Amino acid sequence: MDKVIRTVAALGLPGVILLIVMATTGLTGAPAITSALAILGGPVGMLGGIGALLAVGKLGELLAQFGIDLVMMRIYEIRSEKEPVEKLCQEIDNLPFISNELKQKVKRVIDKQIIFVLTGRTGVGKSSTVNSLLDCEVAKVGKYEPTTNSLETYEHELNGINFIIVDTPGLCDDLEEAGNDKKYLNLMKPKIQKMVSMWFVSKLDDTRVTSDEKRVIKRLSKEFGKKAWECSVIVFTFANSVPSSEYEETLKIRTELIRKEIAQYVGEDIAHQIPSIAVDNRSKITPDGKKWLGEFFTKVFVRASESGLIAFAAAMKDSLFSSSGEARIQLDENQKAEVKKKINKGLIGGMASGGTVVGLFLGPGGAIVGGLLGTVVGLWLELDRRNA
Ligand SMILES: Nc1nc2c(ncn2[C@@H]2O[C@H](COP(=O)(O)OP(=O)(O)OP(=O)(O)O)[C@@H](O)[C@H]2O)c(=O)[nH]1
Ligand SMILES: [Mg+2]
Repeated sequence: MDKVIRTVAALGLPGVILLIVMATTGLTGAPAITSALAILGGPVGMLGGIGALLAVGKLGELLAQFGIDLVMMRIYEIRSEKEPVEKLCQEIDNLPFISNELKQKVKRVIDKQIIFVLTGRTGVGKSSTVNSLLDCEVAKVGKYEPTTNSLETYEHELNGINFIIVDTPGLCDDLEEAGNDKKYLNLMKPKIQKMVSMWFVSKLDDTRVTSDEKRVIKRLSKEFGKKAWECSVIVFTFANSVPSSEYEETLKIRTELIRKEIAQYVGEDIAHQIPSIAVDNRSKITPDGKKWLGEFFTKVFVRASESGLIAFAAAMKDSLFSSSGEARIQLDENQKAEVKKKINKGLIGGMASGGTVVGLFLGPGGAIVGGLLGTVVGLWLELDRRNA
């Protein structure tokens, strides 16, 4: 199937219009081409040639099998190998007859950048936690001195995906100067709009929500509303600093306290959906004896905004599955099911038959090779296989 899609992709915009015409009118063959040309207002040469006519027949089959969403996503993914992403995004915005939702979805496949926002006081282990998730020194870890004292961003490439980590300790320090917070919030604004995940990081062994934590919750909520918390996770670090006999209780109470603080500004509903997770960056296990990395990844992934989901999944694939030996991040059956559900939603918008459609992508006669889609579909199939 990839060969057919490549033929259509090579036609550029006219190929996409042809696809839309076929999907929305049900036309096929020469009438579909004529109709697409009428929309394009261009010369016959644009879609001329036997190639287009042949492609139209096959394209009809693909549309029937996979639906316009997946076919369109793959066409743009292929085009993004050669054409500038910005130009393609503009083109997508101007496409006729298709929903905004589909436009967003298609843009996600070609955007190979994801933003993580970290908030929390100095020294709580923000940098260490990012490093644990991505398994490398993305962000500098400091033992004594605050190592991050402005809005700092780190970039890190993993499997062709560019992670942008935005570190914001300045907002959470008691070194408040007049106007400082406002400065931070302005710097953060564009990042918040595009973030895939936000972590509110706090030490599990702290006994209360500190005044600067309260302040950051208030500022973020007032400035960005529920958007600030939509893809957030509460991350408790230093889990092993709490005795195992008190672990479950401490985690529960600390979570409730932070949610309560957030609820004041954005309501109970939103606050109570924010999951919490305890980690310890100096150990693979938490006081309950469980490995924490799989659960941490799952919670972050399930909460991640759909805008960066495909890129995030593609970047993590090698950590989740290894063809030889143990994967770095091990998921249990429940975690796999959750990750799978989220991928379905991101790829095909939660259609009931999602699994089947994704499965078909790599099924007999229809391999998608390469690209983010191919990687994510591969991941999906791996998750499925181990579930079987
Ligand atoms: N025991 C333990 N130590 C941790 C944990 N997370 C971080 N650390 C240590 O705490 C210190 C600070 O960690 P960082 O990751 O630099 O903290 P940060 O929040 O990024 O700090 P700033 O960038 O300065 O704001 C380092 O010495 C880490 O090794 C943890 O979960 N458990
Ligand atoms: Mg740091």
